[in-house]
Amino acid sequence: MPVDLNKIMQTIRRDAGLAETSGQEPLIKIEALDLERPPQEPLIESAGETYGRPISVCFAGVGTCGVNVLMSLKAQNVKNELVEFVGINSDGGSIKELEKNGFKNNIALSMDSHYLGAGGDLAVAKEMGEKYYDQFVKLFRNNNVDLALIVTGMGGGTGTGVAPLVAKAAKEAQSGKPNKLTIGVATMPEGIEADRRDMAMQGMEEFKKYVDALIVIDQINILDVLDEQNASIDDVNDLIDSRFQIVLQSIMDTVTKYTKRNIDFADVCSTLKASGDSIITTVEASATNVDDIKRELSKALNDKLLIDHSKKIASRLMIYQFYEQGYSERTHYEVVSEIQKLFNWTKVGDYYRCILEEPGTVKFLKIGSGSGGEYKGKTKVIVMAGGFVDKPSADKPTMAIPAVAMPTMTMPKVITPEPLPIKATVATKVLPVTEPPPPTPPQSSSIEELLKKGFSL
Ligand SMILES: Nc1nc2c(ncn2[C@@H]2O[C@H](COP(=O)(O)OP(=O)(O)OP(=O)(O)O)[C@@H](O)[C@H]2O)c(=O)[nH]1
Ligand SMILES: [Mg+2]
Repeated sequence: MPVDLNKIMQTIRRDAGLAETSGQEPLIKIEALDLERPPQEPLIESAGETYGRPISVCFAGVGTCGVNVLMSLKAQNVKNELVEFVGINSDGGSIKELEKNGFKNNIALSMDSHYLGAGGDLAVAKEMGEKYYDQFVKLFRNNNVDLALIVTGMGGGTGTGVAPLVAKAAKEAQSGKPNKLTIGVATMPEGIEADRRDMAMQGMEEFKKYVDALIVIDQINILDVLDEQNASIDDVNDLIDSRFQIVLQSIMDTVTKYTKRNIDFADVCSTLKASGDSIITTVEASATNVDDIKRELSKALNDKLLIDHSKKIASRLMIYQFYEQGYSERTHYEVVSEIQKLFNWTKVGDYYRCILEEPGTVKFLKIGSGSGGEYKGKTKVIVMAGGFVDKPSADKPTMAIPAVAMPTMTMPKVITPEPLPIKATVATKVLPVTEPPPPTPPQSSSIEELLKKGFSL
């Protein structure tokens, strides 16, 4: 039965001795509520969506390098309807090129209505960035951007001077709202551009002030990573582009795939919020040879183009593993342990723990996993790490942490498929790793089987 709230208000007024308002407009206009209306469908949080709406991602390429990255992603057909690609540059030619390639939402920067670039002049670039600052804020605010990914090459004028201001604007638009993230991805110049590195470093420091997480791709080691004799300039460009692509793909795979042990955007925020220097990567390998998987993990996480974290502990870690049904729980255990070891966690009993010298650092660990037919015979591992802190010095005793022993369970043997050739997304030099004595996890069994038996990690 519908309820007329205006009638109720009149009754209240009359009973309270207030003047009759009959014939007048009611003081409060309230639409009659229909209490018999069936309850609305609840909003469901599903993969890639925030509550009731899709997640909004803005991938902003700043300066000529940033714009080139956008165009190369387009050429590789990297598209995702959740991602808005935006080019921001002072070089009118590159904006025209973007438009020709179907990028509609660009911001062309100019000091004096000539779109001729900043010519490597940091002061000019900063001035331009300030001039367009409000437009940057609008870009992120009007699109209610949840994840701002700002990519650039440090060392020139525009990227170095403007990218930090774009990041500042993204943070301003996101300020006070939960589950928002700004990630910066920036290259440092190659050795042959050594004279640009000081200015690039200045830009990087400024950029770091505003982004939650910063992924540095340092091109100084490019010749160590490539086949020095045979690599072409195109190979260099492709390699660096692939690094930008891995970051974007790793995040999008994490937030758009829904799995049983799901990892959502809030978990990505918990891993990367105010996390400083960070690593985001994906490794793919054969699912059956654990040593191959470990080798690929070591290559990817010790990638010479990324930050050197050999003397650092990652206090925030997110590991998301995808596999074919029947994947071994023992392999899962070994993969997670290997990653924790590579980020300098301490082995206590059978498991690795994040033990820090200074208390008070925010620690976070999220392990997710899910299966799918597309992972036949292989495993894919997405790793995000941040909040790096120095490893405790060897002479200081570490806190005593009670060891947790791995339960012993007898599980039926799982028949695993033949190994596939390894396909790693990242290939770099392998660093030597000191192995602790092997743990004694349960016999080979699948995650599904363990879950059925009520086992939880
Ligand atoms: N990998 C890669 N690096 C690039 C590319 N273009 C530029 N870079 C790197 O990015 C740095 C900055 O160069 P640009 O992006 O051309 O400079 P800009 O930000 O446009 O600055 P101005 O042209 O001075 O306004 C260079 O020193 C290179 O190290 C590219 O297409 N691929
Ligand atoms: Mg330029």
